[in-house]
Amino acid sequence: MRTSRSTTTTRTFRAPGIPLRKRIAALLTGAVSVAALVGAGATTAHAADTPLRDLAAAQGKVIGTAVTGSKLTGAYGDIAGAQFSSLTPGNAMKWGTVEPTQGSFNWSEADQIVAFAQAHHQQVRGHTLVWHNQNPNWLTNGSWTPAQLSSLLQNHITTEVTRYKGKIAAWDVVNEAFNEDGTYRPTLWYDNLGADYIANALTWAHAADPAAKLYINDYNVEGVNAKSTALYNLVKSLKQRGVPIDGVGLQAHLILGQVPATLQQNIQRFADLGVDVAITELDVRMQLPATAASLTQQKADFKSVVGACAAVTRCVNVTVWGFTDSDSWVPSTFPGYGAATPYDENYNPKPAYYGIAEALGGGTSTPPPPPGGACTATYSVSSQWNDGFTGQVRIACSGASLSSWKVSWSYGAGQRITQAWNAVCTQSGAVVTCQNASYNGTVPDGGAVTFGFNASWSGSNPVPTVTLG
Ligand code: 9MR
Repeated sequence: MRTSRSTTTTRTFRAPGIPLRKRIAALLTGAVSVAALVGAGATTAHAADTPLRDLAAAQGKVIGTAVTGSKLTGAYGDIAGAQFSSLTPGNAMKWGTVEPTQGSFNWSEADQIVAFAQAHHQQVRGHTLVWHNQNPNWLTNGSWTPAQLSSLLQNHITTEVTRYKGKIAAWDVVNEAFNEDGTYRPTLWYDNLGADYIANALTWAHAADPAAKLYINDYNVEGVNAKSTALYNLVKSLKQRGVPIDGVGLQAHLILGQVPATLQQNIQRFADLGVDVAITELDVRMQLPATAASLTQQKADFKSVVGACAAVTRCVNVTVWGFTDSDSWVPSTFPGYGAATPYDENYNPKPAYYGIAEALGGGTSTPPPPPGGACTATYSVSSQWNDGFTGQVRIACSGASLSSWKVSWSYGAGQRITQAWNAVCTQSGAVVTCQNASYNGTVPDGGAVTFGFNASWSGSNPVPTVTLG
């Protein structure tokens, strides 16, 4: 039962995602969720409604996200297009994806992402040409002489960079070349070709697209440390040798509360070498479940990373590695950790979103808690097709908490629930009642629980008023 006060208020959700004018236009063409429009119409405009890409542009910066091509429709596509001015294919341009069998290419996801970016006036960061991971088996299992390997690498770089010539703002040419102690990582490339595989890769990429900015990218190089100093020394020597190197990518896969204190200083020292800097893969992972305190800390972490970039003229781009928790590499790689991105898995902006916005000069607009504290239920439609739709209800508490919950609503136009998840739902006539599943009855102060459902509709699909309690 309830452990403290709750209200039966229905609150439409605030979804910085799609500017209102675009939401209305998209709704007229049936391309956006009803809930997004209702949310926009029901809340007053506030500063965070300015998309991140506009805030970034006003600072002379680019804000990006890694994306998965197959997801670029519906709410995911709407937010990716509206909020970000740069896209990085999360996996689509890696060698293992584009040439799974030697000589047989699959560019479909990469092409799709580039086309989406062009349609949305976005840059593309190409990722990545030379790496020790996600290479095709034919390459890693083959037995090659150094000369053969060098020629395979040159062909790969030339083929891929040429294909997207003029369409890629920046390439992560070489990825993760160093060990933590600053020595070179032993890889297929280093072991067989020596350290000059890096200079050669940059030279070949430059020959294929002289206009693209060429980066070296790595993780755990955000602060001043042995690894970032090795990278610094490499970039310095490449510059001295006249090798085409334009930028350094600091991935920034961070742990909650652990933004390096020397981040800005480190960005500045690279900039002082005469190269650009980008934060290329920002995320901040935390132990699950997220709490109000951890989400607040995460906001501060995002804000300080974006703020460090904003403070250095040559820091040109901050890219998050997935903008929604539903599209993040973290939970599968670090069991028990997640919630690493600025939007939750239902595309609601988290405090981290507002941390980014604030660092880019946007106002603080985290929705204020209701006076006295309350739990509220918010109904939204995330996608709709000719006779069905997917919806969700989010139960959020602020200044209150729940140990079990039940929500109900009455459908006004004959809609019928066909399936529900993360809740037990029944429908009797028009009235739908949903209560928590065995595992998600607890809604802590500052936390939220969301459940989803599919339903049928015909004629119209008005949003019902939801009662909590
Ligand atoms: O996000 C990528 C994930 O989907 C892949 O499974 C993973 C495989 O290694 O690579 C992830 O992206 C990585 C990026 O390409 C390079 N830096 C580390 C990223 C997270 O692993």
